Amino acid sequence: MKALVIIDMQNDFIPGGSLAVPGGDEILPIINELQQKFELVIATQDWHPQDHSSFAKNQPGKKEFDTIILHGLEQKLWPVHCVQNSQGAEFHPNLKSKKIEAIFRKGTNKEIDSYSGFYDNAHLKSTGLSGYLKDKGVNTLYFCGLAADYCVYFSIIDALKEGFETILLEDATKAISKEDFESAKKTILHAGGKIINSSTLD
Ligand code: VGL
Ligand code: ZN
Repeated sequence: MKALVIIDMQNDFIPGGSLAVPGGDEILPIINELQQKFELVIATQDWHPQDHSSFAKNQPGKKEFDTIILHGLEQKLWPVHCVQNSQGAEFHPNLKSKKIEAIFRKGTNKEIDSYSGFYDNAHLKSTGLSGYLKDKGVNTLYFCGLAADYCVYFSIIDALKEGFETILLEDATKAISKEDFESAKKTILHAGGKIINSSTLD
């Protein structure tokens, strides 16, 4: 069985939001259409406490988009985004949500960031997503959402490690950095993932 995984279609990642991905609004109608083609649709939500260590304002002397070492891991510092229960953390109002059966939240531990919908960046804690999908008999995952070079990419790499057949819907995602997305796509293909255009789905 196949499932559609919608990554982080939240206000803060869409133009007008604090960490807007260029063109993030353009994929909303594509994702809404796509949902009709899947029996199971799930979503993830970036869900940070105010004092999250990935926010530049919580790292004295550092600026947005600087990189630091946090508990031994490289960490890019972001503008404040997707704060729990804030408007920026809500799904975009134009995202259809009737078919979304479950929402997996990530980034709740202030000490560590979590790009993937499956695990935090140090792979210390699972969100339960892999077990949920396996319990439902899902073996093939189609990914869309934001951002292509961060949360979508890291979710795909973890999905492949978890043994799912994994497909990126390239026209239903947008990247923060075009160059980072180009190298992310190469890594996805090397790791055994597929990349297709959603118009080729039946
Ligand atoms: C994301 C940066 C920081 C994402 C989340 O959803 O791609 N990017 N937090
Ligand atoms: Zn985040």
